[in-house]
Amino acid sequence: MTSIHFDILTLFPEMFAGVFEATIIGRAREAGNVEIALHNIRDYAPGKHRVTDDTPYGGGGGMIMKPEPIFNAVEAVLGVEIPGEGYPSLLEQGYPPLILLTPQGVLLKQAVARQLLAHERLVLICGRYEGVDERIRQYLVTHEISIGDYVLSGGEIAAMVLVDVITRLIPGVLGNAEATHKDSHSAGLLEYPHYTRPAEFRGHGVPDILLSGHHANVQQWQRRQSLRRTLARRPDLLANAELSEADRVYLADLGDTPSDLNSDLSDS
Ligand code: 6GU
Repeated sequence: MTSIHFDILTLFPEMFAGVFEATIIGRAREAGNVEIALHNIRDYAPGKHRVTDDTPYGGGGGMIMKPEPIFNAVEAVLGVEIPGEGYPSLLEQGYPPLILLTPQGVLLKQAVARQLLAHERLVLICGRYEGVDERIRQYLVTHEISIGDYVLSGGEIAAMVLVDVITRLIPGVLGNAEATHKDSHSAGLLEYPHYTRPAEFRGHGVPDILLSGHHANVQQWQRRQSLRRTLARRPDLLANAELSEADRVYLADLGDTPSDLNSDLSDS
């Protein structure tokens, strides 16, 4: 059985409880497909006051996370001494990746998550927005990941996103129905529209073809809806999507489809 162990270093371990107990992640933990250990960085800060941040050299305001508590926490959690040249060299010796969650990192995409799935252990370090001492980047972390082009107050929510995305990829975590659904639609296209009962709701119906019981026609309709939606909303995805010759012909016939989303949001 494939399983991944996550160590999460954070100043706010209490933020994770609900997310990691519920639904797919909770189930995956119970089944032993994932282990998640939360570590409070403050526990590794020296001194009576356990100070974890300080003002920046050179001024400029905001508080910066100090290097010592984070280096100490990694050493304790992994049971390793970080050599003079820094941790990154230990990656080649089989030590787990140390991933800093930061808006300066590589954008998280499905392909990034698939690559990380190759490791049986991952250490996630949650930065606070104002930043971490640069020596953490230079001599400790091996990867930096961002979850999108917007500003979060800290890396915690991003770490939850990363754990969720990776956990869903572990073989056996998703049930059969969920996995089949994923296979047929994660080929780089947006989802087609979904409907469930009732067949008429407040006067609004469901496309006739979905009620026809004609499986091949339904599949063709769904595929075409996915293509249409992707072209309208996320044409950038089509460059990397797995497309058949029939798909390409259909897309070419559609021509330029304007976005069907509220333009005041989608233009920004
Ligand atoms: Cl990983 N951290 C913070 N603070 N903000 C972000 C982010 C991470 N990804 C996008 N915005």
